[in-house]
Amino acid sequence: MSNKPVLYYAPRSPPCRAVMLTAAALSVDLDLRLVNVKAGEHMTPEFLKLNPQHTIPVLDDNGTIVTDSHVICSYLADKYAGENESLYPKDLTLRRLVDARLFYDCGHLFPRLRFIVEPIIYFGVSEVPEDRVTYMQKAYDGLEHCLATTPYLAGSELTIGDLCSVTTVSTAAAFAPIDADKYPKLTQWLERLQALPYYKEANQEGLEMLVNLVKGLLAERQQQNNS
Ligand SMILES: N[C@@H](CCC(=O)N[C@@H](CS)C(=O)NCC(=O)O)C(=O)O
Repeated sequence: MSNKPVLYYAPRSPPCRAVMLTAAALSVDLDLRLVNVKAGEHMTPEFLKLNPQHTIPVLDDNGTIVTDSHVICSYLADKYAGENESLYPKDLTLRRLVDARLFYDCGHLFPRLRFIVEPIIYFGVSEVPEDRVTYMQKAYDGLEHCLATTPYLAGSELTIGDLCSVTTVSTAAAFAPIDADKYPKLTQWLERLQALPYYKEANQEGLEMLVNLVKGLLAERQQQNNS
């Protein structure tokens, strides 16, 4: 008997939320297991056996262990999309564009966001340096160009490239605002993604948890510094 795929995750984490969006888009039911990174649960010997790189999310699909959100999303789409392959097209000409969007999130968008929020959560930092905000905003430019002639990042259809990027961008926007005059296409794209029926549960709720945590810590520390 096959069980639901298990997802080791935390709702605050943008990469985990990307997997939750993808699973919702595919109507795949996940068995969600919380991992508390702040408490070091990702460094236990059991977890390191699952993912020696000690990151969440990790998927255990009946013994097939998949790590990295982008790989998990492509795995889920390949395995569970059935006839509807638009989320991660099998056609190589279409797929290479989706892969480029996934790598842009992995290599550019998410690292810039983590350099904003992680020093505050884990290292007691009390401000977001202006250059990190500017650096994040510079990465919006690449997305604006991707959206020049199409509603989604890899063309006319929603793909996992959008779902992985939106969790990062929607979170980053709370710290590095998106100027709608400068990035009109990106602004419309974000609204388009926010209208997905599963967006609120799979992304918005965890996003608010992360933003409230970081803003709360910033306010607390700034108050301490002023007293
Ligand atoms: N490229 C990875 C990044 C995952 C990642 O860095 N997750 C963070 C939580 S948001 C984490 O597990 N951090 C703990 C660590 O790096 O040790 C992915 O997309 O899954």
